[in-house]
Amino acid sequence: MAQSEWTCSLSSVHEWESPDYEPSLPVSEKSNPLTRDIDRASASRIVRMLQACDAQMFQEESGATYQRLLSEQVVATLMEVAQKVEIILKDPRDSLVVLSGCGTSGRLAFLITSAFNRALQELSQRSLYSYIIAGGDRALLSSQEAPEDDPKLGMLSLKKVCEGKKRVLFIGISCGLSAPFVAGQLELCLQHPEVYTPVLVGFNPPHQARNEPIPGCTFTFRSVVQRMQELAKSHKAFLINPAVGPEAVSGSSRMKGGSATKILLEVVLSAAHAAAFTNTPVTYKGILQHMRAYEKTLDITYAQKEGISALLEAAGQSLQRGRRVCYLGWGSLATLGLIDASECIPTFGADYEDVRGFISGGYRALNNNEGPLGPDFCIAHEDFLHLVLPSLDDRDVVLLLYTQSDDVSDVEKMALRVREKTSNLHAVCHRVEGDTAADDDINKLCSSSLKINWPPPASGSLLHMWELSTKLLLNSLSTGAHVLKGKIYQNHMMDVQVTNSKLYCRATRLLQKLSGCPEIQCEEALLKAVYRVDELTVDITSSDIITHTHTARNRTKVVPLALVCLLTGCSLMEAETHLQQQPIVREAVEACLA
Ligand code: S6P
Repeated sequence: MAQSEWTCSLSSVHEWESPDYEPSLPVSEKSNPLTRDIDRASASRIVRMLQACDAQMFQEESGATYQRLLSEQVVATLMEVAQKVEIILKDPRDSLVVLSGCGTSGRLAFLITSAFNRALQELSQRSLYSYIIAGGDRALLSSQEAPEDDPKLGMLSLKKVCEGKKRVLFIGISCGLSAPFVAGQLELCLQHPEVYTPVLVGFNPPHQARNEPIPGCTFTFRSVVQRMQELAKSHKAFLINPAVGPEAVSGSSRMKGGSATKILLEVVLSAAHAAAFTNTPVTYKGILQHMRAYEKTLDITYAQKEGISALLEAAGQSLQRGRRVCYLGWGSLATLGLIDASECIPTFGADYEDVRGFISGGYRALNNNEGPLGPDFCIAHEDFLHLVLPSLDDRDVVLLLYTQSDDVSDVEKMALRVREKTSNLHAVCHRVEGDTAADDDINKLCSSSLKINWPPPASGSLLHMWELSTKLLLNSLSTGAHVLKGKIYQNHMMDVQVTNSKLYCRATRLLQKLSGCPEIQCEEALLKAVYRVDELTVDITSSDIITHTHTARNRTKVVPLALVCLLTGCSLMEAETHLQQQPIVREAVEACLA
């Protein structure tokens, strides 16, 4: 790297921490200075940018403003929560540990509870962990953004899961400290301290928690956080909220937010299990060492920069041609494929078919609460073979995701079937250093294979590291491919779906930033695009955000349309024609700005 580029990147690494940098926005919504021009970057530069963004997760505290992942206070709180879990593990009668969240946060709640219930099962202990995801299990595989706004639904679902329990450790995850669904659940915990101990995981400082009124409630997310801060002094509530820096695509908390959630909660639960079952007490040093092992996972993963760039390039080409990317996975890596694919819909306005995940063993392997979710959610490899494979050709990318512990002969069988239709077959395989897995035949069938060799970790489980590595890789791949498709403007997702209040506010802000028009005018333009009218009626202006976001569910290109109208003063119909002529949103916007 040239000296000037290095100096510049060093300063932009910390730029977001300055109090003057986008001061009205919480960290989770700020735009990352490192990715300002990600929309013009090549595949390999995109990967380098994502690596630099991810590395921000582990940066040390540099001032009083933000706690970081490795800050003393954060590690101390992790210890305390681990000890709470340890107590429950040692005497699990009438007790439960619940992890809950919306969107990605709920999906990670599912992934983590599944892994630790499996660990209990292996020790012949009964399950102790439950997950809640706003919108139910369909939200594991698809975008269900509206329930995020419903605090009552959050409370009800928590009550239901905890029926008959006398002691509940509730871990609410909201990366932006913003989801009303989670605020409602924390409120319920605060109302019933005799049963519930609340823990909040998120990535903003408390004063940046969302403070907008929640319809029908007397509390806001921030007021709940403030009460928790008070209780935290007497160790009756816990806040785990280090800053991990702005996301590479602004607000896309599925990326660092999701990764950091996985790291923090796995560290806590692993420490608790070790304390309860192998007599290894929870220590500061142990927690820190475990976190460092995750940091190493980032290094090991991004050491494969070239391979990741090649994958990203291939996936980008497929999407640009209107073709598809399919992840075929085994074990929990497949779950990460399902999760990554489902997130492309709300994040990039992608079609359900654009990026899809499939898991060996289908719902039996996924082992979700509600079991099979019907014909709209076909996830087994057999479904792939029947429904997808026949229409594939060389323009479609298929990516195999497996580890040395999976059934390699089954992987090979799938590879052979896929090769009958497309040569655009790739593989990612995790294995322990020195292992000589018999997968040479698979390599021969693939146009690229990423073999990641892992030294035994200093701390923690190798599978957890493989999962994080796969998450980083897939997030890079799907984000990068959509960037190459022209879905991102600077580092903002232009075509954001306006399906809940957080996204509605984000969309209005984005219009302000790009058009320079006042907020009120931007919100009007947004509403016109949502309702597809050139003049707003009283009916529309007197409706609440819930009605607006409900209407927006069936709309596409809402923000791009509103922006074209704002910039050119044209009618909606003219804006629609303009966008039809220039379907690459980034280029359409640039043409208007020019
Ligand atoms: C973000 C993802 C969203 C969020 C969800 C919850 O990339 O698309 O679905 O996970 O909005 O956000 P939070 O801040 O409450 O964790």
